[in-house]
Amino acid sequence: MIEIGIAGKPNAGKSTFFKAATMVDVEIANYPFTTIEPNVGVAHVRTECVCRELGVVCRECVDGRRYIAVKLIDVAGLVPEAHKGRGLGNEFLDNLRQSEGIIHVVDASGSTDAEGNEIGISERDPVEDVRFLYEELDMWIFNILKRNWDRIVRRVSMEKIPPSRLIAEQLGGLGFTEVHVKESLREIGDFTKFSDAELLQFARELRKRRMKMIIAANKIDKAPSELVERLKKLDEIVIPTSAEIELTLRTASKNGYITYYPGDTDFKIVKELNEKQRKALELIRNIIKENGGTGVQEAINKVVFDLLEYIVVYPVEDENKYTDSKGNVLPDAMLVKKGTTAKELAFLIHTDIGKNFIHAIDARRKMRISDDYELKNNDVIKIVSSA
Ligand SMILES: Nc1nc2c(ncn2[C@@H]2O[C@H](COP(=O)(O)OP(=O)(O)O)[C@@H](O)[C@H]2O)c(=O)[nH]1
Ligand SMILES: [Mg+2]
Repeated sequence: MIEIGIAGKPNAGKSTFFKAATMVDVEIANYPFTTIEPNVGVAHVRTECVCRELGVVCRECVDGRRYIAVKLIDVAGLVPEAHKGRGLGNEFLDNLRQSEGIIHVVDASGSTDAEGNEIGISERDPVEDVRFLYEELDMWIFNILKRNWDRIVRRVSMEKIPPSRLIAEQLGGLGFTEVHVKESLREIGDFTKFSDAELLQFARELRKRRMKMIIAANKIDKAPSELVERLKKLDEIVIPTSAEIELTLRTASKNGYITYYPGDTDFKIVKELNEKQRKALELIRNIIKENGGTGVQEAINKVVFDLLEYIVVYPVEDENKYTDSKGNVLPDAMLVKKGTTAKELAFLIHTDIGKNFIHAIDARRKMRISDDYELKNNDVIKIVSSA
C-alpha cells in the first residue's frame, strides 16, 4: 500500500489531519510533543468509479464516489535542529524515510511559533515553516553524507563501480535510488572535490527527488487570506485545508447527524440538532463551500495522483460483465504507477498470475493488448493467465 507521511512542526494540526483522514483515535492537544509514537492508519484517495460510464451497478462505490485505501503515518512533530537530535528529531526523520510522499501540514494562520507554541494570529510567517522543514531535511541528509563521504570517495577511486550506484548503496536505508543520485550529481559537478557547501547542495538535490511533498495550508477556518496566498505563491502544490472541520464533519457523520462524504463540498443534516449545533454546522457549510471542501481529501488525492503519479486501474476476470469470478462488479480499484504495463499489472495482482501471464485484454474495447501496453487511468483490464 502507498505510504504517506504527515510532517510538520508541533501544533500545526498533523494529528487532527491524521484522525480526520483515518478516524483512528489519536491524542490531539494544544501542546508540543503530543505525538510520541507515529500513528499509522488507513486513509483513502477518492476517485470517480467507472461503473456509471460502463453502465453497470457496482457495490464498491457510494453513488460513484470510489475510495481506495492508502496508508497514512502521523509523524512526530519537527522542532528546530531536529537533525541534531533535538526534540524527537531522529524519530521524525526515521518515520519520514518510510513514506513515499509527504503532506507537510503548515499552520497557515501563523498562530504557532517555530516550536509550536501558541502566539497571536499572523505572528508567524508560515512560509518560514516550509523553508524550515526543507532545511532540517537537507541538514539531516548532509550529516549522513558528511560522515561517510571520505570513505565513499576513496571507494569510488579504488573500485570500478559507477559512483551513483556506490553512493546509493552507501546511503542504503534512506531509499535513494541510483537515478536520484545520478540526477543530483549532474546538478553539481565533480563530487570527488565537493566542498561542504556543494555537499549540502547535493543533499538538497537528493531531498527534492526522494522526499516529494505537498503543503497543506491548514487552519483556513481562522487563517487570514494573505497568509494562505503567501503559501500559494510558493513553487509547490499547496492545498488550503481545515483538518478540524474535516474531523467535525467526519465525527458528525459517524454519529448519524449528517450525511457527508469526504471530498464533498457540502453535507446534509439528517438528525434533529439544537440551535447551537445547527449554527456551527451552517458556519462550516459556508467555509467548505467557499474553499471547495475541507481540503483534506484533496490533499491526499494530490499526493497520490499528481505528486506520485499514480493512476487507477480495475482488474476484472470477466471482460463482458466487468466482474470477478464470483460475479462481483468491478471488485478492485488498484493504484499503480503511471507507466505500469499490462504484464507488470499481472505481477502486481499476484506473482503467480504474473509468472503465468499469457496476455491481457482491454475490457472496454474487448481487445487484446500487448504485454508492454502502458496502462491508462481508469482502464479495466482482464489478465489471462495459466495460473
Ligand atoms: N482552527 C483550527 N485549529 C486546528 C486545525 N487543525 C488542528 N487545529 C488545532 O491545532 C491544535 C494542534 O493540533 P494537533 O493535531 O494536535 O497538532 P500536531 O501537534 O501537529 O499533531 C489543536 O488545538 C487542534 O484542535 C484547523 O484546521 N483549524
Ligand atoms: Mg500530533
